[in-house]
Order: sequence, then C-alpha cells, then structure tokens
Amino acid sequence: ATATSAQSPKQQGQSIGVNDIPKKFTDVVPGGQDFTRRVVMIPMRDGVKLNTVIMVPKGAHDAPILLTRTPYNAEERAGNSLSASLLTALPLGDAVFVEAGYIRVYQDVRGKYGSEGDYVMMRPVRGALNPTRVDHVTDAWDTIDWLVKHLPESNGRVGMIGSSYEGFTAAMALLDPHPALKAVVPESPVLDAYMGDDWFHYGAFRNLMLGYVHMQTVQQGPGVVTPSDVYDKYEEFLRAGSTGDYVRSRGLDKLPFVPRMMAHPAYDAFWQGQDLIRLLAARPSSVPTLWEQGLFDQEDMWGANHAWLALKAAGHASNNWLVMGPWSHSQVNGTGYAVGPLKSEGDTSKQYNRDMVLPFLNEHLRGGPPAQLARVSIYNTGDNHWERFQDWPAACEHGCATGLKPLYLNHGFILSFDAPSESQASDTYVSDPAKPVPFLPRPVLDPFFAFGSTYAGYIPWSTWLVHDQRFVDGRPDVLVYETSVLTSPVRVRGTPVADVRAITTGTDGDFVVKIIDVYPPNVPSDPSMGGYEMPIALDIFRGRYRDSFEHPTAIPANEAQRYRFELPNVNHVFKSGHRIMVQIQSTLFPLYDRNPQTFVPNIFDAQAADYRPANITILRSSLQPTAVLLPVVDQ
Ligand code: PG9
Repeated sequence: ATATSAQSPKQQGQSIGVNDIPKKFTDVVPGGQDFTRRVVMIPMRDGVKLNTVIMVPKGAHDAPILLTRTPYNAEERAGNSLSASLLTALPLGDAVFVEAGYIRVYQDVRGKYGSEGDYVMMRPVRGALNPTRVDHVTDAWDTIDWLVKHLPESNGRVGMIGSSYEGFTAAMALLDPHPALKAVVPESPVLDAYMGDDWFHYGAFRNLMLGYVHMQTVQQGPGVVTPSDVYDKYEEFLRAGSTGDYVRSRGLDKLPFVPRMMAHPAYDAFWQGQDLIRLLAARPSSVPTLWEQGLFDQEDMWGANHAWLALKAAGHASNNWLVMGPWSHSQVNGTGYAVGPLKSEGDTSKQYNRDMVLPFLNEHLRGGPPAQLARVSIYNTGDNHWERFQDWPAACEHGCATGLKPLYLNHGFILSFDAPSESQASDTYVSDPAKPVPFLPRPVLDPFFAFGSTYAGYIPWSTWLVHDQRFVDGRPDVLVYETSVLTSPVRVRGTPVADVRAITTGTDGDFVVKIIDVYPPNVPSDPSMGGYEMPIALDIFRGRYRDSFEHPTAIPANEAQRYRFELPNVNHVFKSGHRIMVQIQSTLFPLYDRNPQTFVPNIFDAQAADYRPANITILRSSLQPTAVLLPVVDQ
C-alpha cells in the first residue's frame, strides 16, 4: 500500500530511533560472481600463519595454480572482491591467466598486512644472515604444499610469478623447489640490490628508496612515504647534508632496515650473502624459469638478466629463458604501448603475457604444447619489434663471435670509432657537491607517494631513464660528446661498457656515463621528438670501488685512474640521420647520494667539510683513451 498522510511516521518507514547502520551488511553482486574468493591462513612449519587469498573460477577442475607472494597487501592485489567476474576483479596483468582458467593465489609475506610473524625487509636465506628456521624458500614450500593438498579444483601443479619484490620471492622458491612447483616467472626480480637493483648501483646509494623503506616498515599495514613539508626532494636532500644526516634528522634510523643498510656501504658479506644470483647459480634448480627484465627499469635493472647469464654459465641454459622488453618497472603488469616517448608496436606487455608467459605456463602447468620460446626474446627499440635469439649477448668482450667496438671521445667533443691520435688530450669540468646535477628536472617528487594505487608510480619517475637529456647538456659540469650525423645505421645488441680514464683533484668521486640516441632536429612524423636526446643506457659508478667493491680505496688525487663498468643491455639501432651522444657527469641527484669527493670511511656519515668541489679531467689521449665499448653488430 502507498503511504498516506493518515499513517504514522513509523508506518511510513520514517521512524527515528532505529540504528541506520545495520550490525552486518553484505553487498550483493547482481547476478552473482563467476568465481569464489577464499581467504585462508596457511600454517608454516614454525606455526606462523600466512594470509592467503585464493580466487577459484567457478566450475574449475584440473586447474593449475598461479601463486604470488607479496609484501603489498594480498587482499588488494587480488583485486575487487565484489566484481562479478574474475577478469575484472584481478589486475590487468592476470587477464590471460583468468581467460585460461587458472586458480590465482596472492599471499602476504610474513609480518605484512594479514600475515602473522615478523617482517624482515628482503629476508635473507637461512644461514649466517638469517638464524631463524624460516625464509622465503621454506614459506613458498609450505604454501605450495598446503595449496596442492587443499584445492580439489587444482591439477596439483603450481607456478609462481611476480615482479620486483614479488619477483624476489618467486626466485627464492627456486632454491629448494617443492615438487609441485613446475614453472617460475620472476619479473624484474630484486636479486642483487647492491650492484644494480633497488638500494645501490655500483656502490652509489639510492636516496629515494628511503621513502619506500618508510612506507613499508613504519607499520604492518599500508604506510606512507616520509612526511615532508619540502616539495622538491632535490632541495630537501641537499639541505639535509649527508644521507646519514637526512636519516637521523627524520628519525629514520629507528626503522631497523635503514641503519642496517648504512652499516654496509661496501659489497661486504652482508650484501654478498644476499646476492640471490650467486645462490641460484650455486644450486641451480631444474624448474623451468622465465626471467623478465625491463630495458628501462628505473628500479631493478640487474636481477633478471644477470641471473639468466649466471645460470647459463652454471650449465643450466636449457631450463632458463630471458625476455627483455621496452618497459619501465613492472610495466608488464599494465599496458606496454610506450615507455615515455619511446613508442612500441602495439601493447608489448600484452604480447609478453599472452604470447610468452601463458604458453610457457601452459606447457609446464597444463602439459600444453611446447611454448617454443626463443632462449632470449628482446625487443629492438630502434626497429620496433621483438627479436628472438638462441644466446645473449650478440657481441661481447669474451666468448662472442663479435667483440665490442670502442666509440672514443675525441678532440672538439667529437665521438668517433677512430682512436685518438694525440698523446696528451683531456677535458675538464668542476664537480661541485653543492650543485649536483639532477637526474630529472626539478622539482623532483617522492616516487613512492602513489605506490599501491598505480604500478606506473608518478610518470617522471617511471620514465626517467628515457627522459630527454637536453635538460642538462648545457651545464658546465656535464661533458657532451657526439658523432657526426650517421649516414648508415649503427646496430647495438649486448651490454655496453663504460671505459673512463680520469683524474680528479679529490680522493673519491662518482662517474655517470650515458649513451644517448640524438634524434634529427626535425622529425616530421612526430615533431615533439625533434632533437630529442634519448638515453638508451646509463649508470653511475662510485670511484672508490674501482678495484674492489668489497674493499674501497681512496682515489689518489691528481693521478690517472681507470673506471670500467657495464651499462644496461641494449638492442637498438641508431638510425641514419641520428647521432650518438655520450654524456659524462658526476651526479644523478637526489636519486643517488652525493659523493663528498673526499675519501671517508662511510659516505653515509660524511661531514659538511668533506663535501668539496673537485676538478674532474676526462682523459682522451692515444695512451689514455676514454670510450664506450659498444656491442655493434652487422645485422
Ligand atoms: N622496487 C620495489 C622494491 C623496493 C625495495 C626492495 C624490493 C623491491 C618493488 O617494486 O617491489
């Protein structure tokens, strides 16, 4: 009946005095869901229970299980629990697995979000650095054991996949794989956080990762980056003094992982013992493993490609594959049409997931047809297509059919394949720690402030490795060398090496080397690319480690020294009409900490007076040439 004015407010359903918030309310998904979502606490061997979200497609039987172990909130990673379909519930990167009927599992690592136990940042394997009975090896083993015994819809075969930290936990499982673990896909895994993944690169500390540590370790659940009322991280870190001063002034030394890192600025037993690459190579598993590496990964540029090389060297090439794509960090979980201005042919993330990962998993988890992956699939960022190789690199110093070709610094800031002829030649700049060269145009924001809500992070951060380098090429403390306009293409396929000979007036110092593809001044098909200085490989090297990463030594002031380091992998074509450029500078601030340029025992604790300008002389003579060694190939 319709309400009339003769009815009381109660009769009309308007009565007050009842609680408008019911004791329990459950949202109803119209039409129901095509999956079930179970949240279970899986017991580990030490009694600690790990929070695990299991998404099972309705009607599943004989389905493979795909597991990700995460420090980033399993319940959020497993998507929207109120979606009607599993496809829209799970993250985009999971779409192909949903379509293929996989059971998808996300689990919180111990001590994070819903899991019990203590959280240890990148918990090392049991042994000297981890005296407990458990690590990610045992936790993966116990989880897989439970899953295959408790999921009647499964076929008893499990794969692990994950990017970055999640790639690290996936790779850890390989050290003692459960018999049901049939395939692993570590994506941009953090394997050697000292050499080229998150915490350091060749000994230079990555300041901006401190925000990540804050976010991850201030509490068990979601955290935030270090609160600050300074918008520009460049200004904030510069004003703070040393990185140690920054840490102490903000109380970050009370977060145990921060002082732990600061106590180990060199590549000592602490870092070597955590280097998963050497652990994996010492005990290679026979589990089929597909390693994924972004060519422009602003966070983890080292793990996957070095693991693949080390396993090849250990005689395990036959069960290890490598994919390197045109991606920033974890971009394989989103769309892959472009990284910054570098556009790809189609959605390369989808191509990877659909055409490489899924056939690989289907082969090993479903007994599907052979995936027929090339041993190495790498995107050609010049010709814009995938290329398939049986080995990698194509050109290298030792053991390849083709060697590396030096591209020399020459008189007049010219780069050429001709060796210098002058017996004395050099260029000098002043590196002043009070005015460090920024790695991105200022203001520089905290890269992790948007973490969790989007994989891309904030755009300047996720694409800084392909940022137009014109923003620094006019600085007096950046040396810039260029070839003439290329009249034929130069193809590079491998790992370039920076081979710098230099003199400094200081007793320590960093060297940054960038290999850059300079576009023609006018690009009619894409006008915004006119003159673009596109870095294709760059890195930083801390001079005190030139002879040993474990035992740093002061640089003898005013004496020539050699600094030699590998740059990230390239598969690129410098096209006719382009130029090749090399830039050399001393800082990439505030991403990397400033080198005081005075040798001190621990740079985290450098004093204000230690930070001194130094004259940096880059030698380019016939006896002391400086060059980048390029993996040039004909075809
Ligand atoms: N690169 C992130 C990370 C930071 C520190 C340690 C491990 C991983 C990540 O994306 O997970």
